[in-house]
Amino acid sequence: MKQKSVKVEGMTCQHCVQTITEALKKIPGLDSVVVDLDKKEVDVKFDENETSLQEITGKIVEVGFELQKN
Ligand SMILES: [Cu+2]
Repeated sequence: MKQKSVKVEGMTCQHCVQTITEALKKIPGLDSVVVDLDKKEVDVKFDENETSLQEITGKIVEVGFELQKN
């Protein structure tokens, strides 16, 4: 199980939280997702054999949010 934090732009309310949570939970191998609105962070735990951080961030973008550039 791998744990990662992703910085995400554009999350403003509980609806955004729900959209991301629902979308990510559909990914096979995604174990848990916690969205922190204040920190603009999405914490994910996933099985590396089934999915990847790339797939997860791709899904976040797909449902309408932007990844924060470092
Ligand atoms: Cu919202």
